[in-house]
Amino acid sequence: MRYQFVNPLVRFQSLLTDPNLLQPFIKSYSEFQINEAVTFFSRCSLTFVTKVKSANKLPRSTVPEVCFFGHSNAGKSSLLKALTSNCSSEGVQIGVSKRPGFTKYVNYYSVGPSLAFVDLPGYGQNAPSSLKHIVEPYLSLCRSNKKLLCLLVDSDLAIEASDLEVMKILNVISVPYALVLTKTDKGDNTNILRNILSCIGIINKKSAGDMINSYPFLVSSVTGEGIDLLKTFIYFSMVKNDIVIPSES
Ligand SMILES: Nc1nc2c(ncn2[C@@H]2O[C@H](COP(=O)(O)OP(=O)(O)OP(=O)(O)O)[C@@H](O)[C@H]2O)c(=O)[nH]1
Ligand SMILES: [Mg+2]
Repeated sequence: MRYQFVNPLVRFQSLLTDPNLLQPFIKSYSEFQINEAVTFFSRCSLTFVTKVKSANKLPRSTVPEVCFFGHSNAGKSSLLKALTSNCSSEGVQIGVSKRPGFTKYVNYYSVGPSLAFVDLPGYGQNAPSSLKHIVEPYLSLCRSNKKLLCLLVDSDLAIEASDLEVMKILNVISVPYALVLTKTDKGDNTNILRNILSCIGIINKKSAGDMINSYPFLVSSVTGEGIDLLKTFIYFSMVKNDIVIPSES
């Protein structure tokens, strides 16, 4: 199987005394399914729609929407950029910075005619003062379009109380979400493994509520690791509306 199709969890099996522990979570799609999703993205054009600074300006979108949330600096804007790197995107600039708190507004992008991506400001260090006033209304806005939130955690940093708090809120407001561990090219493998096991613990808990992935996604926006698997997940769950269960690989 090609490198970009392999579930990155495979790399962490050998670090465990019981390598079978991770086996049930090492799922992947078929090459055919991944190619279909990758082709979908390569045929889409990425367009910047709007940058919203206040809740009353939030657009009422009708297409399925994927938004990216997490701590400031977790890699949200970079992931949006990596997922759309094969789209045609003339002149579209996605702001990325090593300075935490760089994204200040809710940024809407259309990904072809049938999907939208939304880059949100992060919480924690240097979070914009408007965060509460803009992100909460955005998330709780009662809208008819389908929504998926990708909750990003830097794979090198422990899952924090603030991340757990956000998960609780998402459960209360019934926003479906997927856990994504970012920056797998840079993180210390022991830290990444600890976070993988925490995510699996959270996923296994009934209280995970609206979480919709059955295994944590591991991605690197620098090497592209895990990006095609996440694209495939997004494509089938949000665009095709097909429940495609990835199989153990
Ligand atoms: N090595 C590595 N660095 C990454 C990766 N993803 C993001 N970064 C770096 O992490 C920093 C923050 O990335 P952003 O994408 O701006 O993070 P963000 O979550 O949008 O941050 P805010 O907008 O400040 O909330 C930048 O210096 C990125 O280059 C990754 O996969 N690997
Ligand atoms: Mg950002």
